[in-house]
Amino acid sequence: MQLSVVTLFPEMFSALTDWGISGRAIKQGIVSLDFYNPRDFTKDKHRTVDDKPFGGGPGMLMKTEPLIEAIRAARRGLAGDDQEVTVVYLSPQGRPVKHRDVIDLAQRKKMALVCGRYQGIDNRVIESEIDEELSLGDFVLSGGELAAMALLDAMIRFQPGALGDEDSAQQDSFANGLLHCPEYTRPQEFDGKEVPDVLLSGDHSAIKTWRMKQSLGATWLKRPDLIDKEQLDQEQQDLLERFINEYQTR
Ligand code: 9WO
Repeated sequence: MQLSVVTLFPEMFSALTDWGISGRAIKQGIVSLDFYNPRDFTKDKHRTVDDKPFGGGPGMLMKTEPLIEAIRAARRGLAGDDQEVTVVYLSPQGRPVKHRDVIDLAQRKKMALVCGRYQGIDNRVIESEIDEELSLGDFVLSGGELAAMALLDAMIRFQPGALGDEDSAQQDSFANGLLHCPEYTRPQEFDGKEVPDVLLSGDHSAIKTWRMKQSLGATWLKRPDLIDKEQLDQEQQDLLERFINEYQTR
């Protein structure tokens, strides 16, 4: 996958390029990550990248011409063969990103992420240059970079070969639409609390059933909005019913 980022702060992305799974995927050439800094597309002596909003008020917007030039350069840099380029803008006004969206976005071959700063960007830039405006949640950051990095990390994990164990992205939380079950590691007793017996039993079938039940239960308790009874098979419905009964008679 070829990725480009339009940002005034490309150095921030060293968190992705220098560390962990994303760093390894870039080093291995599984993904490429290029940067386009609007400041490099300014023409004035002071290399101005902000501008005043029409209508007045405090705060600034990103200056339009350098931003447009940087976005178009990112598009050109990605273009070539006939694979489509998707240009994404991260903002609190965007469509909320779900697990499904990450999978869909991760399938695209070429993507540019536009990071806003200040109070954002001219609406006509959104209309003319942005294919998808996306949000990671109902909060405001100081800029789009941290949101772009989070989305990039999530997409890179789905690139073939990015994870050591090919299956682990599939086994992640949300892969089956449910929250992950509770997990335990050593020591077997910690703070007077024991690891659930079944996990020490060696009975793989019982462990699998326990994990599914806990997964259903955790989702029911913490994210009831994710539970769609129609989507559960008969065994899952029975396991959830048992979890709820045990929870309510505890
Ligand atoms: C800044 C500001 C300052 C004073 C008064 C109002 C203000 N609004 C903003 C603002 O919304 N700035 C945004 C910063 C502009 C677009 C990039 N920024 C951003 C992206 N903040 N939060 C996100 C974001 C992106 C994706 N998911 C969650 C949040």
